[in-house]
Amino acid sequence: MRYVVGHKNPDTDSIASAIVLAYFLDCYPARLGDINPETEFVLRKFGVMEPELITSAKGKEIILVDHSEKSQSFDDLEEGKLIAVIDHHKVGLTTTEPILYYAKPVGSTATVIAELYFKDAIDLIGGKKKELKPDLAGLLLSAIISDTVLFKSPTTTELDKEMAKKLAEIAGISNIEEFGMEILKAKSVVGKLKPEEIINMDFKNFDFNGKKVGIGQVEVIDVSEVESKKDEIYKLLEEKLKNEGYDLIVFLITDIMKEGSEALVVGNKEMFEKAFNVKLEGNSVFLEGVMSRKKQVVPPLEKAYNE
Ligand SMILES: [Mn+2]
Repeated sequence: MRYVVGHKNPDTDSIASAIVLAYFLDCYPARLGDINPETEFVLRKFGVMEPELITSAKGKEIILVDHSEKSQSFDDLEEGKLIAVIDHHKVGLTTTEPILYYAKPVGSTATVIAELYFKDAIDLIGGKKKELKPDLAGLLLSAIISDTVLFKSPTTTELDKEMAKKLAEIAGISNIEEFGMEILKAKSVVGKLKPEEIINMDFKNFDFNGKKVGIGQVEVIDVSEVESKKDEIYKLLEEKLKNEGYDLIVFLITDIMKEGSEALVVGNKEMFEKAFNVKLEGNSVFLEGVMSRKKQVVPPLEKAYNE
């Protein structure tokens, strides 16, 4: 059996890309974890079922979307047969056999898939030429909006905006801004979540020069939603660091309106300060203009670890 699957702690891009790519490749979409409230909202809005939860790659053919880091994938990835990666992140794995690898430095994996579709090139990645239905176009549009934080993130490219427009037409969404705010607000149910749920909503593991580093992120329109939970979040991060062998954990509370992130830092604080050339005020610091983990947080940290 062949599965298309995104990363652990799946976000809307991972889920939407898996569903749409599986449709074109005639195989099964899957997920490696629980659906977050934003994705739940999007799936309900377009009437699409959530993909099957799978936990092992054993005996399966695997197509990865939206990541290529081993630490973000199946624990037993090597037990399966990896046949392709479709992504928009840095290359994070090596393989022993040739695979199909297609990635582009754009705002979302959904953008990559949409471009292939609109250029009538989906067959280049092994897909069948089929029509993109309104519900699936809506999923891809939502994924672009989510990953680019409604085109505010510095990861946003012209291609993201262009694809969003075309997808909105098919999906029958006349006002992208308005629809985008709806999605971002759905993400903002964080106010109702428990601290551990907030931490796990979007948490990714990295291996920097042999050290385990965790970077979590929560995006809010209204910071007061998490303000009262910050102390508890910090305590849980300290426990996580100890229990799961991290060298460093950074948790970003991204303020969409202020266009910056407060970073809560646990563990190797010197490394964090070196990477960002900042001084922590206690356990945290506000990073002006920092909204993208991928583009603005991972690269300086990785660089600092490698120096
Ligand atoms: Mn993505």
